[in-house]
Amino acid sequence: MAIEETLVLVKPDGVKRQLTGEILSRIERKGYEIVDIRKFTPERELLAAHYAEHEGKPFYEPLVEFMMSGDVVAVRVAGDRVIEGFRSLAGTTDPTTAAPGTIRGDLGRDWGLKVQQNLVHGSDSVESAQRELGLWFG
Ligand code: DAT
Ligand code: MG
Repeated sequence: MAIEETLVLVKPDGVKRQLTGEILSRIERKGYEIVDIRKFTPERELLAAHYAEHEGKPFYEPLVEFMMSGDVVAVRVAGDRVIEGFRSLAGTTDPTTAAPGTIRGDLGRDWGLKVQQNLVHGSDSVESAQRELGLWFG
């Protein structure tokens, strides 16, 4: 057993499309625990820290603008190997090619949406999870 915690974000597209419950349900059905949850519209400073690794990339500014466009649901999720497990539940980054059965593959494409509008974020390593949970839950 390797009990971990990860940061899951339901992005503004997921919140606006009222998919928060569907996404949380998939997390719980997998056996993971929702430890803490907050809903708010993040400010640029938080997003700049969260997405620091992507600064300078062409999609960085549109990504930050999109994430500031409405409420996000931030979730602290615990479970055995949950970091890798949630990434598997979420599917690959681009919803068009994400596998069926995943959050992004099943739900993540709607007319006119861009790649950054892919419903969820999940931390990608133990170090990222610690850093990101500190940012979003302090
Ligand atoms: P992931 O969210 O799968 O961990 P990432 O960390 O590489 O993906 O990128 C962070 C977010 O940035 C991603 O969820 C959507 C957006 N993004 C990544 N690559 C992109 C691209 N080529 N074009 C537009 N948006 C992109
Ligand atoms: Mg990432």
